Amino acid sequence: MSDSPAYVPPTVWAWNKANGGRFANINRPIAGPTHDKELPVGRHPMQLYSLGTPNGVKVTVMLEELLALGHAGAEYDAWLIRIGEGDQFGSGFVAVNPNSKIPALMDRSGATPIRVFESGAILVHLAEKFGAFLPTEAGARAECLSWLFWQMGSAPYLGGGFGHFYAYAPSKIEYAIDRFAMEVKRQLDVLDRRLGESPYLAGADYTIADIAVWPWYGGLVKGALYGAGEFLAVQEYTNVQRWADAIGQRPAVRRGRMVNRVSGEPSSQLHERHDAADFDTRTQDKLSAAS
Ligand SMILES: N[C@@H](CCC(=O)N[C@@H](CS)C(=O)NCC(=O)O)C(=O)O
Repeated sequence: MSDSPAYVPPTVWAWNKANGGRFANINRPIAGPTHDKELPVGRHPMQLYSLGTPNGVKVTVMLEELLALGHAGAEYDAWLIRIGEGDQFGSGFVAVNPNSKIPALMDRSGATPIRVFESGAILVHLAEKFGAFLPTEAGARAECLSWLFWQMGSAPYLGGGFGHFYAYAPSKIEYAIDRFAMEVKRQLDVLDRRLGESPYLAGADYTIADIAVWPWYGGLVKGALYGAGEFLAVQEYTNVQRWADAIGQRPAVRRGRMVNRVSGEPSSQLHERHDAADFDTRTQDKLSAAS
């Protein structure tokens, strides 16, 4: 292993803003709002405040899947939260998610608005509300929730661990990359073995477990995360590849991926979604052509 400069931690950690690397302007060791800013509210029952990252995409895919099933109550406004610019620290956003991370949902369908944060909680809330994508039979429900919570526990090793040290850290630290590459490959093997037994994670049916896991691990095996496809030899996970392709072809998934997306092909970016027609009329290529 290559040598790295010796670092001796001080007795008490102190915040050195210069050490924040790529995320120095938003990361900080304290919670709470940094500025006053109310959130906008649109006309639909569901108000989503988000960004088209893997965690955000889970919710827009779920809402699009529910709409595709005919659940009009899942109509939503998707507002853009630019986390690189610190929108997640506005007072209105913090009131919806005290953890200052996207996605955050306000369910305004009832007399009293309900806030929901953490993507897994949002998926369960919507699944229970509409009776979809969460099996009711005890065994299948347990399997679905087990894989859903597997994603919540596992993805931080992929994103915050592997992705951070492989793609974003100011220097390449062999120990850190090695540690997290090993864990991510173990996770991919867990998924590959499971998907060798059944078409979807919870069994025969597509559920919120797949909706949660696909944006992270489906993206990873398709080479869309951290430019790490070759490094992690993702083509070896053939069952995950088959599953990722099948989910990626779903029309609702294709739409959900576009919402709140701010990078990639302009035709794939729908910065805000307030109407089903927006997919045809308000993608960035169309807005640029019109202006
Ligand atoms: N466990 C959370 C993770 C959410 C999360 O990490 N969101 C990121 C974007 S993918 C974020 O908002 N980061 C902003 C920040 O850390 O300040 C969930 O599943 O909702």
